[in-house]
Amino acid sequence: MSQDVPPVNELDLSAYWMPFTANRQFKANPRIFVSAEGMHFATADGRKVLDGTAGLWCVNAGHGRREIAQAVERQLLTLDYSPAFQMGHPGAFELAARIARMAPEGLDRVFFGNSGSEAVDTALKVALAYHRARGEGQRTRFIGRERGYHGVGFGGMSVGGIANNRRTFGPMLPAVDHLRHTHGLPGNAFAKGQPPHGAELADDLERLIALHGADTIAAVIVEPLAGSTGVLIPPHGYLERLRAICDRHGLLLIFDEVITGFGRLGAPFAAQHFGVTPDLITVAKGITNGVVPMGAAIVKRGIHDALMQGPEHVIEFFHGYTYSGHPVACAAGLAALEIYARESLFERAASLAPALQEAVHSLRGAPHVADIRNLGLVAAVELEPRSGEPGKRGYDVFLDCYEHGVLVRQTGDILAISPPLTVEESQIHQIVETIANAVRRVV
Ligand code: PXG
Repeated sequence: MSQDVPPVNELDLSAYWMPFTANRQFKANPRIFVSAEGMHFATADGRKVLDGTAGLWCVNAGHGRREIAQAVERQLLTLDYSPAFQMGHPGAFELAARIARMAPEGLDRVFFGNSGSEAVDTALKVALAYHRARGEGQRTRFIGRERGYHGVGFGGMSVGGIANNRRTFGPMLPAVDHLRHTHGLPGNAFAKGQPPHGAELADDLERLIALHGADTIAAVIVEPLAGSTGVLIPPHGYLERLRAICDRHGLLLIFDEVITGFGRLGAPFAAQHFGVTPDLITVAKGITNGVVPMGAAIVKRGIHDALMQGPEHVIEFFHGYTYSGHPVACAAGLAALEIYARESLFERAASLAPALQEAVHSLRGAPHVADIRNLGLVAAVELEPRSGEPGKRGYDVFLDCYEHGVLVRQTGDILAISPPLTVEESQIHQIVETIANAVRRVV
């Protein structure tokens, strides 16, 4: 740690208002990481904690990657910042080109921001601008989905469907509706991979189109696999059906791949894993291995080209951030993509998926386990809530795992597992055994 920071036991914890954290509880009993290497964090009290969550679904190549650190240092000493508007630097063009090569056929224009939330706002704005450029400016409505998470900007929050993230913050975007989520259908519990039932829930979109009129709707946004809400895996045929309905009615389909992008399902993007091609993809997190903030909207060329109109000296799309395509983020991104390719980490994720599936489903029958689901290198264990205390059992199990050296992610009574793609099979077993012991210890 830098010499400017006092030892952990002398830190004043009061000024830092922590995001998505129970601040008072945390500060009474803080959990502080001081370093990370490979698959492990180290805590202030000198314990090693196995990273079962790739940080927050972002550190796909594991921690402490020298190549990324060196690329960042080189970049800082060469060109630390370059104005994002009306000026360029090589790294942004190169990173965009490489992302375009990895993306599904046809999606080869990349707009950079700094987070998933900004990527989502960018994608929504591209959708509005595109329809307007084509003379369909009345298409201003968005369709999201219940339990969807698209970040915390007003756009992403509006199309998102997690009640706690919405209820405090007023009316939001005026013209948004939501599909039902696909979770909890009879016959789907304990499904391995994609659950069998529920493709017909995509027909909700037809219902909303009938209600609002297709010509008022700009785009549909979904996570192909919903992560943050507790790992909801799309039923067989569901995404294909959404795609077909969007095509029938001229709606753009946005896949929010902030979690699934960069290998989580064993392919560069979930779109490729599922064989369903959206019109836009939003990414963040793994784009830089999580080490420098960055997000992006990847856009079909035809959508981009529709906006390249008007006098050539006039800005075509009035949108962007001071740090769009930041040189340091681009350097980190290029180094991260290099590692993903050199170490074949996406293929590694695919080859480890069966081991994760087998390990996690061994928890079936353990105390309070209500459902288990998995796809690629992501899995979830859903616990029965304690009566009158939703989320408390999940939190207690999360804490027990942490105290026994494994970091999992807890959302209510759901535990999510999404390790770096560098995870060893033995570490998958350690994660699952730690959860098994925790659910037995925690009543
Ligand atoms: N879309 C999706 C699908 C996400 O998962 C965002 C957008 C927003 O990204 P930013 O970079 O603005 O946070 C996300 C973020 C979790 C968890 O484990 C998930 C996210 C962030 C923090 C925690 O629940 N996803």
